[in-house]
This record gives sequence, C-alpha cells and structure tokens, in this order.
Amino acid sequence: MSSQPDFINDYIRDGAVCIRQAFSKNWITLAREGIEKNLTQPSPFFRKLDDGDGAFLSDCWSRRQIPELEQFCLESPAARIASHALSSNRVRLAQDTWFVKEPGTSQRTPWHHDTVIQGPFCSIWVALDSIPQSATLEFIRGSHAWGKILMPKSFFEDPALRSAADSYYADFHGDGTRRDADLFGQIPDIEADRDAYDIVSWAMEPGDCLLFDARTVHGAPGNQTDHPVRRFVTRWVTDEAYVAHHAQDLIEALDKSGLNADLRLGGPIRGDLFPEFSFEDGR
Ligand SMILES: O=C(O)CCC(=O)C(=O)O
Repeated sequence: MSSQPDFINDYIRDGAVCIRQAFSKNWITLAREGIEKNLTQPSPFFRKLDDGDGAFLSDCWSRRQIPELEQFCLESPAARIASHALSSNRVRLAQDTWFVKEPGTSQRTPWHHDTVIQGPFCSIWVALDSIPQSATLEFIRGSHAWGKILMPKSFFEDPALRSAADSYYADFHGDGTRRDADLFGQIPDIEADRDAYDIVSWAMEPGDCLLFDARTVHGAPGNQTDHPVRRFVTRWVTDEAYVAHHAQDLIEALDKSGLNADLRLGGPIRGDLFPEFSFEDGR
C-alpha cells in the first residue's frame, strides 16, 4: 500500500469522515449527467417515494446501463480511496447507487447501518450539490464499533410510502417466526433522543465526499433547501467480505433483475457485477 492519507485515522476511529474536494468538477458533471439519463432509463431497482411536497428517488447498479455512471465507477478516485479505507491493494465495487431528495421532501433516510454484506465494507458518498448540514447524511460517531447488527423497525415512516424495503425490515421485527429474527437488535429511536448520541455531519460542496464504514449508523433528514440534493454512492469490499446470512431478499431481487450476480448466503462477492481494482504498492 502507498502511504496512508490523513483522513484514514479519523475513518478508523469514528467510522465516518468527510474528504474535501476528493472529486474534481468533471466527475461531478459526469455523475449528474448519469443520474439525468438514469431517470429516463430506470433499472428494476428504481424507487420514487413522493410525499406530495417533493420526491425521494434512487436507483442501484445502474452503471450497467448508464455509461456516465460506469465511467465514474471505473475511473474516478473512488476505488483508490476505498483501497486506503479497507487497507487493501485489491478492492471490489459492490454497488453503485444514487439518491436525490427534491426540495420540500420531508422523507428522512431512517437511521440504519448497511448489513447485507459482512466483513470489510465501506461506502463513498459524493455530494453533487451544495448540501447544508440540515440536509446531509449524519452519523453516530464510533457506532461501527458497537458490535451489533441493528435493523430499523421500518424503513419509511409514512405507511403510504411503504415498499418492498419496508416489509423486509418489518419482517425482522414481526412475530418472531422468521428463523433469523433474533439475530438483530432494533435500532434505537435516535431522533427522539438526539442529544444522547454523538451525531456528526458536515456541510458539503460538490466534490466533497463522505467515506464511511458500512457498520456506522447513519441517516439523513429530508430536503428543506430550495434545490435538489443529489448524491452518488459507490460501495466497496475486499475478498474477505461475504453475503450476510439474512440477505436472501437481496439475492432474490438481483436474480429477478437479470443482473447475474451469482451470490449465495455466506458466499463471496465475485464476478462481473463486482469488478476488481488492483493498486501497486507505492502508487
Ligand atoms: O443519502 C441518503 O439519504 C442515504 C445514504 C445511505 O443510507 C447510504 O449510502 O448507505
């Protein structure tokens, strides 16, 4: 590995760090263009949640059909940042995804952590717009070291917006019939007691990014600014990462989408959908 950049100590200690201007203007333009195109060519994972005041939109793995997003994933500084974060010369792209919160939406991204992959797993969340602290992703500092797998009670608060994702979460806290229901704790009601937690966030400009450990508990408010708040996220693993034993729903969704992911519970993350990047020592 080449020498460790400054942000790594904070990442290891806190589970999340903001890296200023890690992505130049060209990358930001490319990601914005990719999202625009993706809106006209949604993948089977596309979601639009509209509370009447503004929508919360997202899609996943759309680099497979959107060349701008593919180029961002394959050529931007993201893979290099991930190789530092995961302390590995070889990393794999596990997922690309984006989120857009239109102005006025009150839809929160609920507090959660990302658990469908276990083992070394980080995300790079790139701001594509100016984002004040009131509209950005927040983290509970140090929660990556809690040593628990927690599930939100449900992903979206408004029953009208409940989706497959929501019933997935509800299942883990339902009547206990699910074999693995007792593996999980329930995420605490952080919003009801914010002062009890060490919540950290940063106002961001286009090109700034958040690097976070997938286990760090995170969530985001709606968007009460006067402009859309767009973010492009890539998720990264090493060869030690594996599919969590509760990830059957993900495997089924990928099978249905035709993406040929070839995943199995407890199995490795390999194959064309998860390209590998190698870095020489000292680069
Ligand atoms: O940007 C958001 O609102 C959600 C981000 C998130 O939860 C993630 O990238 O894991």
